[in-house]
Amino acid sequence: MIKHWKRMGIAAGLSLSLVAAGCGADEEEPDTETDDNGDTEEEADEDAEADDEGDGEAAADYGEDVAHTIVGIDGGSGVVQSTEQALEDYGLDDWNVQTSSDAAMIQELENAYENEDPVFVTGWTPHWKFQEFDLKILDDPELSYGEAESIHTIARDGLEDEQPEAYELLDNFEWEPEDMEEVMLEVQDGVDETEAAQNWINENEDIVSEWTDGVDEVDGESISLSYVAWDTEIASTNVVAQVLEDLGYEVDLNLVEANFMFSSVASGDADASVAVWLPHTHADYHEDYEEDYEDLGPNLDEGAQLGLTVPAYMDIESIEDLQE
Ligand code: PBE
Repeated sequence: MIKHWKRMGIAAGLSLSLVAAGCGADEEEPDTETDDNGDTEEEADEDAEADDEGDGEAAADYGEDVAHTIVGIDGGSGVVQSTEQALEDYGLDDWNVQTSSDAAMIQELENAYENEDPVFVTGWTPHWKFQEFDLKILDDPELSYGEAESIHTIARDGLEDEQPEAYELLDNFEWEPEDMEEVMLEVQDGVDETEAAQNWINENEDIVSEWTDGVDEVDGESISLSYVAWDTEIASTNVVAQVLEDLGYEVDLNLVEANFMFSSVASGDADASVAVWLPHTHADYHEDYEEDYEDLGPNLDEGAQLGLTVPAYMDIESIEDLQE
């Protein structure tokens, strides 16, 4: 049985109960009909918007509409730190980032989305929100959010010698953004995290057998994985936990705040984490602790990205547009 312990902060399952707005990206249909001016419908919409607001005014209006507030997640997350950096880099002095949690941020996004209200959130991919909502990541010419990210696995010093089977499995664990999204979407649809992980494993035996190839089974040894209640990491951590269970481990899932994810593996209180985003997102934490744990390299290679995220119906393309 997977044990959950040290539940710090918000409940991981909170986002499960959310019902996604029924107007996802896949419902958008290409418009090819033209109106009296010979514009396509889309161009006509743009004309109408330009008439309403005048060029360049929309972004400034959005600032007032949202009280110059970006809806963030936990303050320890890299994406909130990057957003604070963006406010500095783009000189957006009157803006601020409101911290909450992944689940609470999604709720605010959903509320705004239902009414087609403007909203700014701290986004990242892979994430099911891009499948459920039609969203865009704003251009970031200053690279406040970094470029393509990879997600790494870290292990405590000594794991390789003391628990070589688990170490090997962790070292072999590697998948694609689409895999992670599959698990995330199922969890979002209300399937229990453990079950969603097991479903993915059942459907991807070929991938899993590459991870477990040559790894011996054990008899009830304990192993603990640290993670944060971000939807991405709930997905990956549960999948790895299930595979370890199938190898005979008793897995403790150690749900913590961001800094403890690093310090617990560095101190040896936890055995590993599969949730380290590099080179940008967790650069500071990694720099502080990397001497005291082992970086096993990417488990998701370059398929990840952070960014200031808005619904596609908003008339804004770049963070620069927020400069008044
Ligand atoms: N995230 C998900 C994390 C890393 C994984 C993007 C929210 C963060 O910003 O720290």
